[in-house]
Amino acid sequence: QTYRIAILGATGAVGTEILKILEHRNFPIADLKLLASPRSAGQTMSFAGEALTVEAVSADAFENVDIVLASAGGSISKTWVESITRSGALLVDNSSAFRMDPQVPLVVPEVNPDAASLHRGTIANPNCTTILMAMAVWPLHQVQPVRRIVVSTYQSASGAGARAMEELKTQARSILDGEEPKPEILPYPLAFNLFPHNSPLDESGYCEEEMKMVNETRKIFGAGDLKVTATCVRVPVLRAHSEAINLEFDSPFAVEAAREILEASPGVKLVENWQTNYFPMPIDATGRDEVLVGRIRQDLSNPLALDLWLCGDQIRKGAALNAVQIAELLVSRNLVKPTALEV
Ligand code: A2P
Ligand code: 11C
Repeated sequence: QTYRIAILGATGAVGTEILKILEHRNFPIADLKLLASPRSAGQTMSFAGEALTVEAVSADAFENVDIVLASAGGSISKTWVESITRSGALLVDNSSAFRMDPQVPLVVPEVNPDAASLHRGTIANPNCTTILMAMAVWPLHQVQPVRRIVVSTYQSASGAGARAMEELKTQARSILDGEEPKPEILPYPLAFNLFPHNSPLDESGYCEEEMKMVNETRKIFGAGDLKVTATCVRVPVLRAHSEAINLEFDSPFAVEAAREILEASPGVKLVENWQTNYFPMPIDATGRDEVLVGRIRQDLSNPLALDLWLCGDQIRKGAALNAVQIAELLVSRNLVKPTALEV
């Protein structure tokens, strides 16, 4: 069986990667529609040797579509969800618009694939930082429950979109040329700098990105009382996010056991050379499907805790790849049409 696919936000950092991944993984496609803003209408993008023309999204663009992979941002997903649902298409949404909706499964296929079966027409792809952390923490949590997670992120420009990646390059050039950087997409200069994530702050002092890590991880793990605290920072890296994670368990977790478990976990690659101090780096994670994990060590301040470090391609596993894997999961379980919907 083949499926009619639409990519909403096809010209963006994530949309472009979705296109590549669909081709690379040989997704069973009957028809492929590329949707973006009117700015991009008429532009062509290549898929499997064919030039496809980008269309401006409209209410009837979703007719005769089975699966919409959306990555144009939350407000765009909210604008079009009704048209998508009305046309009978399934929405795999990469934005934060529906993630915490109790009727919308939030899925990392390696972690909670079964949640997908409860969809009512929309499945949410978690935030990139959440996906990467879940990939490393879930396999350990299966063996021994994690009690508390303390995470600090080092997030690349790609998380703010294709134009932020361009801005980082331009800024670096202008600084080297002795010019004053003029941020337009990002709120502050990022080249040769970093800044705490600029998503809206709540009254407790956490920003939205940090609270996504808290709430989404709880939902994906099915662990409403899991303690998570996060500090999210944007760093001058183009497209892979890094995270320093401290995990406290119910009882001591041997480093060697953690290493063996992660080594055997699908989608995770252990990268550790203690002789050369070679551990995961964003440039090595870029363009790769696996989350690179290393520096697994005993927390010397807490016998119940381990520290680890990871890097993952924000655009691939952090977004596009996870979304395509969700679509593959639905196809393989024959769940493209909702089963939980009461008709
Ligand atoms: P466009 O290229 O036409 O602006 P990124 O996350 O890399 O910034 O990409 C955002 C994606 O969302 C792009 O494909 C962009 O298309 C798309 N997009 C932005 N605004 C709209 C809109 N109003 N309607 C449809 N797609 C949009
Ligand atoms: C970032 N994680 O790096 C964000 C971008 O909820 O999907 C994606 C925000 C989201 O800034």
